[in-house]
Amino acid sequence: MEKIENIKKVENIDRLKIVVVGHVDHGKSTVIGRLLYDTHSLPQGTIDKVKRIAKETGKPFEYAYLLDAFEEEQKQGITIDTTQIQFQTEQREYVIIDAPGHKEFLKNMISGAANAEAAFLIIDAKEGVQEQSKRHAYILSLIGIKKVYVVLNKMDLVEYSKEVYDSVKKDMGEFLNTLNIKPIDYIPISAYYGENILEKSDKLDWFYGHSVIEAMDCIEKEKGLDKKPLRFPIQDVYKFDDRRIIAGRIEAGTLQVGDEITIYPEGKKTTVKTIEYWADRDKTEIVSAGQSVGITVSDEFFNKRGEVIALEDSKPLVSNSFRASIFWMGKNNLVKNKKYKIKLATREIEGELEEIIKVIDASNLDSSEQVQKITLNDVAEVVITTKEPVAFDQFSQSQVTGRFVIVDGYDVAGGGIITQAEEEKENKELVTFYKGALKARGDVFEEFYYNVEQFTVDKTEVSSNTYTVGDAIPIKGESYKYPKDFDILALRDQVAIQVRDGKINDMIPIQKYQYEGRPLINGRGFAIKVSSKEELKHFLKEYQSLDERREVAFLNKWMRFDTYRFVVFHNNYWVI
Ligand SMILES: Nc1nc2c(ncn2[C@@H]2O[C@H](COP(=O)(O)OP(=O)(O)OP(=O)(O)O)[C@@H](O)[C@H]2O)c(=O)[nH]1
Ligand SMILES: [Mg+2]
Repeated sequence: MEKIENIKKVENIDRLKIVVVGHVDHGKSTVIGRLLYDTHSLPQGTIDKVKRIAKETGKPFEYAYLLDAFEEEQKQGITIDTTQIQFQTEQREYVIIDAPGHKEFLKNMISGAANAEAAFLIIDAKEGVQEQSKRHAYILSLIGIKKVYVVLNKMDLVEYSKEVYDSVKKDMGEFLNTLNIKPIDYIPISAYYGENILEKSDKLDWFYGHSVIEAMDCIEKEKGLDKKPLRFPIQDVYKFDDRRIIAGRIEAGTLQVGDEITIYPEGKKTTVKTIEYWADRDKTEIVSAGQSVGITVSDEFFNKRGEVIALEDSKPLVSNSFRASIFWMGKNNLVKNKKYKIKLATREIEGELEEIIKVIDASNLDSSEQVQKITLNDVAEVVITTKEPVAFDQFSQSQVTGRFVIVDGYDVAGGGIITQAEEEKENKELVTFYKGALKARGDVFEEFYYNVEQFTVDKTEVSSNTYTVGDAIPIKGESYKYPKDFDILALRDQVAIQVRDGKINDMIPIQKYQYEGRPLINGRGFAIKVSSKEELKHFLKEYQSLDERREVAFLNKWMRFDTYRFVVFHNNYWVI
C-alpha cells in the first residue's frame, strides 16, 4: 500500500499551459529559448556554457539550444522529444510545450499530454503560411483551443515591414476564419534578436499590440473545472486492510463524503464513505478537479480500472460505438475489420474502425467521402466501435473523457476526439443467448488449437450466432464436447442458461438459479467445480467480491479447463 502516499498530490492549478506550434524551422524553439533568456530563467553559467559549446563545435549560437540545456538534455543540439518547460514571469507560472516535429505535436495534442489551454502559432514572416501552419491550426480548432496568438517571427528578415506583416496576417486570417478560430492578436517579433519578446520594439513602432510576454500574461485562465459535472475515472483499486480504495484523479467536478455516485458504464449506484488521506494535515471531506485521491464506497462492487465515477444527473454517455474526429500517424493504414486497442481516459479496450465518414486534407480542408482507408497524416471523421460499452463524453463537454488514442500493435498510431455517441451496436464478437430482454454473452463455442508451427495455443474467432429458447446449440465442436443436459452460468451478465437435450430450454437471472446436480460450465466453457447448493453459494459469493488481482487464483480454485474442452493440433494449412 505504498502507493497511497502518492494519491494526494494536488496540481498547481494556477499554472498556465501554452503549446507552441508552427511549420518546421519557423522558430518555435527559438521563441521559447528567448523567453527563458529574457526572463533570466537560466543561470548565466548555463548560457555561457551553451555559447562555449556552440563555439567549440563551430556552430552559431542558437537560442533553441537553451531549451535542451534547460532540461540538461543537450544531445547533439537537437530537440529529442516534446519538451515541457516551466518558467515564470512576474505575473504567474507557465508550462510551455515545444513540439519539435509534426508527429510529436500530433501525439502530444491528442494524447492530452499537452493539455494546453492556449497556443502560439509561429509563422516565419518571410516564408509566410505553410502547410504545417495550416495543419496545426486545424488541430487546434479540432481540440478546441480557442486562445490563440499568431506570432510572426523573423521580422528582421523582412526589414520589420508592416506590409509583409499585413499580408501574412491576411493569409492566415482567411484560413483561420474557415476554422472558426479568431486569434487574440498577430504579434510581429524577431525571436533571434529579441525584438518584441519582453518589451516593445522600436523597430516595430507601427505595431500597437503587446509583446509576447505581455500577451502571455493577458491570457485568462479557464476557471471552474471544479464546477463542471463530476468525472472521476478509476485508475486502480487497492485492497488495504479489509477496505477497498478506489484511486484516481478527479478530472472535473467536486466529490464529497456522503455523495451518491454512480459508476459507469454499468451504472452501479453507491455512496462515498471516506476520502482517504495519508498525513493528518491532508484530511478532507471534499476533493475537486485536479486532485488525485483515494476513496472508499459503501457497497462492495467489483470495481476496476477504466470505470468512470459520476453523478446520475450529469452522467457520461455510454455506448460501444461513437463518432470521432481522428488523426492518423500510423505506419500501417487504419482499416476496417482489424482489432486495435483504444485508450480512453483510464480505460483500455479492444476496438474497430466501423465506418469512414470522410477523410479531410487539413492543409486545404478538402474532403472526400469515397475513401476506404486512412493513411499516414490523414484527418478523418469515423465511427469506432468497442468490444464492450464504455463511458465517455463529447470532447466539447469534457476533454479527458472525450478523447482517446488508438494503439496498433505497440504503437500509438492515432487518436481523436469524440463528437457524439452512436447507437449501441449489436456485439458481433460474442455468441449471445437471449430470451426477451435477458441477454448473455458467452464464448462456449470457441475452439482451442495447438499451433504446431509456433508451439503456441491459439483460440479461434467465435462465430456470430445468437441463440434463444428452443434453438439447438452446437454441443460438440472440434475442441469441446458438452453433455446433452447442462447449465451455463454466464457470470459477466449474471444469467443462467439451461440446456436440455442440446437445446436452450430456459434463461433466468443468476440469483434465481437453483443447483440441481447438472453439469455446470461458465461462459467460456470451463467446468465449474461445484457439486452442491452450498458450494454454489460460496462460489457466487466469491465471484461477487472478486478483484483483478485474485482472478487467477479464483479460476484455478473453481474452474477446470479440460472437463469438456481439449486442445487440438493445428497448423496454418489444415486442422486434424
Ligand atoms: N533571422 C532570424 N532567424 C531566426 C529567428 N528565429 C529563429 N531563427 C532561426 O531559424 C532556425 C530555426 O529555428 P528553430 O527555433 O529551431 O525552429 P523550430 O520551429 O523550433 O524548428 P523545428 O523544431 O525543427 O520544427 C534557426 O536557425 C534559428 O536561428 C529570427 O527571429 N530571425
Ligand atoms: Mg524546435
